[in-house]
Amino acid sequence: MDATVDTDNKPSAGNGHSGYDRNKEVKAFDETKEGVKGLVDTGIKKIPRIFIRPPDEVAEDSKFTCNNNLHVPLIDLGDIRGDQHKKIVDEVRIASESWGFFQVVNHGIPSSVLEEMIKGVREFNEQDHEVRKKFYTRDRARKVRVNSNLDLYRSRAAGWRDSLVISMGSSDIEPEELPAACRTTTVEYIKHVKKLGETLFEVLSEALDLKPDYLRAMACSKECSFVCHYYPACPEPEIALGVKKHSDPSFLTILLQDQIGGLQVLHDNHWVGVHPISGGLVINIGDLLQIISNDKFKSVQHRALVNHIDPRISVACFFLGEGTAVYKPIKELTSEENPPRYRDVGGREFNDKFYSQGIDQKAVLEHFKV
Ligand SMILES: O=C(O)CCC(=O)C(=O)O
Repeated sequence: MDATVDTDNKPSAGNGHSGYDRNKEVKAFDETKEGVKGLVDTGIKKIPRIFIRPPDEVAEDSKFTCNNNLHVPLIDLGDIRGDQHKKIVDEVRIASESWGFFQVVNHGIPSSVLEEMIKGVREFNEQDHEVRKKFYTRDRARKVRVNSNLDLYRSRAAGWRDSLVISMGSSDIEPEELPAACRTTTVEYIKHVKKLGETLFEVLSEALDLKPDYLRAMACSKECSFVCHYYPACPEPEIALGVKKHSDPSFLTILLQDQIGGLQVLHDNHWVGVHPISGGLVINIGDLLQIISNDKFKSVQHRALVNHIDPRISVACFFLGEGTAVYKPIKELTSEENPPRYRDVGGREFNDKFYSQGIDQKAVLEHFKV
């Protein structure tokens, strides 16, 4: 199989519910190239069984209760270059150690840019299927592509969502490569988010007691992917998920979400909702930052619920580091009492491992533990 083509039809261990040929149904769904949105537009009242969560997974998740009294930390970045700098660094440190997640406001990206980005993703997904279909592929060599569930052929239950993926690598994307419906807004959004990413890597370096340019010098912000998710309204939201519990295979993720809600973070064995804040962005630590910080910062599992009323839109920017680089726990963060907990890992190696398994399976970073 071409390593960049994501259509490995081998069923994963335990894949499927007894009594039906799951792979056949998955393939038929994939071959429509219309994704979940295409299904919803046919007016279905029951969701196809490839989306139904297996009972053991539901039972496992029900060990964690929802807690509406807990809140993901909120950090105001407004004075990041001013008197509040140290306070902000401290807040980022505490949030990254204890939650792995925080929301930011006054981050410098105009609200109009955020709103236009959401609108562009909506328009792209709600236009004529034939336009969207042209981008539908599992060929990871295609920089701009649409598909439903990156792990469709390996997961036990498909997520109720479609995604437009923009793999930037370390170079800029040519505007003509982007879909017309969200071209201008995406170019603008990418520019702002990359800049915010640089700022956050500076703050995170300081939060690790390192020089401000430490993480940037390690190329943590070099390559990135923008993934624009569209979660259609679901006729049976209680038996499906938008995306299963997982952690991100990135250094850092910046997530824009609309006002619908559905993202939940697993914190102290509770599912905690990440409530949308107008003009805010969600930031989370990824697996690679957990590795190089030698477990000081946490890459935390999260998932997205769906609802039966409204579609939901989110845009994740994953900062992936550099494919050719080798990462390991930062020397300054290890000692005799705190030896490295991970072996060397190549950026590409990590990414390939992530793609080779279902996102709901064993956390990728576990494979690299010493
Ligand atoms: O849509 C969301 O809120 C979460 C997206 C997410 O977890 C992901 O893209 O990895």
